[in-house]
Amino acid sequence: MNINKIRSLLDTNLIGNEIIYYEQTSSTNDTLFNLAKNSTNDGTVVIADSQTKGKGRLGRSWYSPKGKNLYFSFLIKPKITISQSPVCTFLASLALTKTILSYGITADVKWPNDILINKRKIAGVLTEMSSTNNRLDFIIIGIGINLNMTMKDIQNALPEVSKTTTSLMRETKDIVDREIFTARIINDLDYYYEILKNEGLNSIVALWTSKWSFLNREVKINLEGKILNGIARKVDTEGYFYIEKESGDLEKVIAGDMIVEN
Ligand code: BT5
Repeated sequence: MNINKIRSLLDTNLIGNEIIYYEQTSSTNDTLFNLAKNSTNDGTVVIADSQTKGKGRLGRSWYSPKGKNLYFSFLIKPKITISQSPVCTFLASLALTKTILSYGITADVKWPNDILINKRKIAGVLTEMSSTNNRLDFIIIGIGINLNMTMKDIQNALPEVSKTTTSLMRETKDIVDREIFTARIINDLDYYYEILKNEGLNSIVALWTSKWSFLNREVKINLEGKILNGIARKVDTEGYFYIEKESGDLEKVIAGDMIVEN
């Protein structure tokens, strides 16, 4: 990727002030985490053309072939508590929906970390943090988005989820310029980071909720194999999801996967 082209298209206060590029790395989250141990500036971005150990949540992997998609991570030091760090996933999801909208496509956010187009996953976010003595040092947010994978690529690499996976090229029917997409998403991340700094977590949660088409709808959540049915009622400033059960009680969920039926 041409990083100078990306730099020339940036219009940000913080995110992307420093960009480090690798043709290949294990995982941009891990690479940035290691760099951050020896001090890394707020807003630093690590981009890789391919990853050998791209990570999803809960020990899952993220398929990261070269020359096709976008895999990157960025570091921020927001003034929030450890327990509020999951809200950074919402911030990244908001930026993704804004960037995707610039291609004329409305994307959906799915709790906790997916971006969907017509019920198919196009991107995922992985937020990790470092803390000392119960204080947050920094947060690393990793984003993987399928840009130019063809349906054939998806079927070959991800057969078990190919019916629920998509790429931006599949949706727009056009090859996506990866540098332009990357600059737009960094600009949009910076935009929402300013909102977090100036208005606080409640604004991010409210904006995320406004994009959440599952709100007040019947949903199914997989909690380590146990299926919970109910109505999606809200998310809070610690990233918890509240599902209203048949009994009328609200159950608070932190880690799980919402099941989307096509
Ligand atoms: C995620 O996990 O969706 C978070 C993915 C974050 C990846 C980025 S890439 C840059 C940065 N560096 C990293 O190492 N990670 C981050 P999760 O919700 O657990 O979803 C993972 C599941 O999505 C997998 O089990 C597959 O079913 C599916 N999956 C894997 N690769 C995919 C891909 N390329 N596109 C769509 N789905 C994929």
